[in-house]
Amino acid sequence: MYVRDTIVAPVTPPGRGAVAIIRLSGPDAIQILRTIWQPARPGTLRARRLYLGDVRDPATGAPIDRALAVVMPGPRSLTGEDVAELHCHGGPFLVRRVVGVAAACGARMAERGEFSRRAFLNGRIDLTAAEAIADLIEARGESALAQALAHLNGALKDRVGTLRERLIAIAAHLEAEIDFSDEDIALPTRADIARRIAELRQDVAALHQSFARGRLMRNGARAAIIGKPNVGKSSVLNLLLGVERAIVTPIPGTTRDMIEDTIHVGPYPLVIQDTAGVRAGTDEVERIGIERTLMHAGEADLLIAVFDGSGALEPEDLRVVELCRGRAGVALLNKRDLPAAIGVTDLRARGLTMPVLRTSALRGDGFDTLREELAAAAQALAGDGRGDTVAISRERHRDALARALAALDAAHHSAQGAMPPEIVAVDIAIAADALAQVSGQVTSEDVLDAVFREFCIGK
Ligand SMILES: Nc1nc2c(ncn2[C@@H]2O[C@H](COP(=O)(O)OP(=O)(O)OP(=O)(O)O)[C@@H](O)[C@H]2O)c(=O)[nH]1
Ligand SMILES: [Mg+2]
Repeated sequence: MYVRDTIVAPVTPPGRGAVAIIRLSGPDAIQILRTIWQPARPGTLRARRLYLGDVRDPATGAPIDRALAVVMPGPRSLTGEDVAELHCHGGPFLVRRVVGVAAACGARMAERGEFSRRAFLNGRIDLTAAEAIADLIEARGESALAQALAHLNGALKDRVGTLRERLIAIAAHLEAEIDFSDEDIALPTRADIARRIAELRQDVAALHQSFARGRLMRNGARAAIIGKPNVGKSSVLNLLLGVERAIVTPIPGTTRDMIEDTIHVGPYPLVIQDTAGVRAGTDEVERIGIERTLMHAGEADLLIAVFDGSGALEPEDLRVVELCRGRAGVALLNKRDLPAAIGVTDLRARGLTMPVLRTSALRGDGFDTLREELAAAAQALAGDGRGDTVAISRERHRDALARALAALDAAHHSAQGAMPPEIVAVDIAIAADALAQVSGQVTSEDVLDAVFREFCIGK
């Protein structure tokens, strides 16, 4: 439950740094600040200005730090409440001490995401903006940053808001039909209503389908390097990363544990995973490694299938071809610096459909093309609408839109079937409610708990 008490927390990460910021929010925020901090020059504190002063323990008068302070009275503040901040020196002991004296004056330690939650509850931000703040902090690449910023600025809220307004307009026409059905005024025909519902459904479906693209922008794509032992998988990983991340030896079965790291090709981060070579496991550790390979291969968005071009195809290679069936990615005929024993046609004859590149992980040949292929494959995963930064990226959004779609289907069906307007109106209301859940106009404590749990303390 939301209690209007005063909360306190460090908003900068724990550890040593030049500055640590401690934030207070709530009815007593400013009074608590004035109790534990006195300005170097006495006088009133103007809003949103920094003042230099001293932090002291009010119980003993002992000095704690020399710090800057700022007050931001509500409702025009981050949380909508009175907010006060101390910009102290960034020492962990010091920070604990300052938070401790604030607590002794009646402030309560903030929970994860509690500042943002208050901002939401006080109408300062909607739920998509709150989520965007979390995404902004987590962003690992350009696309994630662009998406988070767009959503922070209300792009997703507006997109959903427009859809909802169109729904409400349809609902208004249905209401008119209910209220004035006996009177002789021009109302949209039932076919009209059905057509408008169908159009709206299409736009809601497009947003629902943007989930894959949104996830890609937020989390990047996963590419698993697979192949039989000793074909050069770890060498490929190291070359793509530009560092010797994985151990490379001439001994088949070198890699047992999955190793992953992120590269940037095109706008999306690409998490590359090196895996244990696929073969009939010789020992327990390797067997487990291979099981994991199969699991990671199954979960990856893209596969990089490596074959040794200097040797004949073996049953393990055919197993790899099998794993590639119907999957996106790229195949490598590696070790092209050695005399070729097989060519692209041999792989095609076994049913491999992915693009095939001839590479040498020893010399780096073909790797520029590989990066281009990977960028193109990641782009293709984004589907239609690439470049549009409005895309849903959370299951919460997807589920709400799915509920809206189901209700629109029902409404369309009723409208076409000449059902009474009341029946159509019920489903339209359900759809509008589902859309309102995206931005949090309609929400529950459980949903809020789930959203704000993602946040760190002090956010
Ligand atoms: N000549 C040549 N040797 C290569 C090439 N790529 C990798 N190798 C060598 O092949 C051996 C195996 O390379 P790795 O990268 O460890 O192969 P892997 O597929 O990860 O092997 P496992 O982890 O055992 O499954 C090493 O001796 C590499 O130096 C290549 O393009 N040309
Ligand atoms: Mg390896």
